[in-house]
Amino acid sequence: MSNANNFIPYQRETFDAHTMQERARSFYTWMDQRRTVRDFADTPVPKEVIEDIIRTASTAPSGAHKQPWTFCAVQDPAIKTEIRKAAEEEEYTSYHGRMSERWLKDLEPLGTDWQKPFLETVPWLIVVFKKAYEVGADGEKQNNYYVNESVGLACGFLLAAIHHAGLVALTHTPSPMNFLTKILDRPENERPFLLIPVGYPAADAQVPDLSRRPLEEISRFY
Ligand code: IYR
Repeated sequence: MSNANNFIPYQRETFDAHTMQERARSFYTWMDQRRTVRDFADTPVPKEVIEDIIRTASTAPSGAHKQPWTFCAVQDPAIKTEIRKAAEEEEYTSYHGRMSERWLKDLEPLGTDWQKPFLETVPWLIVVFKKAYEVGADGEKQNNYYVNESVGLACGFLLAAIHHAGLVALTHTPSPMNFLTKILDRPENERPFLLIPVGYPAADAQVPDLSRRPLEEISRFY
């Protein structure tokens, strides 16, 4: 970890206004093509790609630069099966009583249900854990700062990196998620945050015909 007392010059490329406009537009156009996908191909994805995607996620800012995250990348079919079983058990209970009628209705356009076959189909599951606190050398707990914000940002970077690589992902939130702590044998200071299957889309993958709110609706300029 860097020593905060050491400062180095901030060197970066700058762009003229025109180039900047072009870059901003083309990045937006690219990112606007990202879609959450629920049907994956079983085509393998090289481990090195997943490693670089995780490296990109870890470039996100975090409270006091504590980097309060662990990314567990699961390729082992036996572990994927275990995760699917446990997730489906929780999801079954959620879809049959734990979620409100209104919630179920809101999800209808997405076509989700308690069954999660993709948890076994995909080449990789990335399970993101947030580190609520660090354990010092003396065994003392030191709370991290803005943990949800930090890990949320890292997940955003992760999704952008996945899209940039031409792969697709699903931000999956089985609830409750404690089974992931057990299956992946994570320590007490780590809590599951998101479960993100990553791979190629199935050849016949379909996505809901959604549109995004226009700029006028999501922004105010002062
Ligand atoms: N966790 C469930 C339900 C679900 C909830 C929301 I909010 C979604 O946007 C999608 C699904 C599931 O993963 O099916």
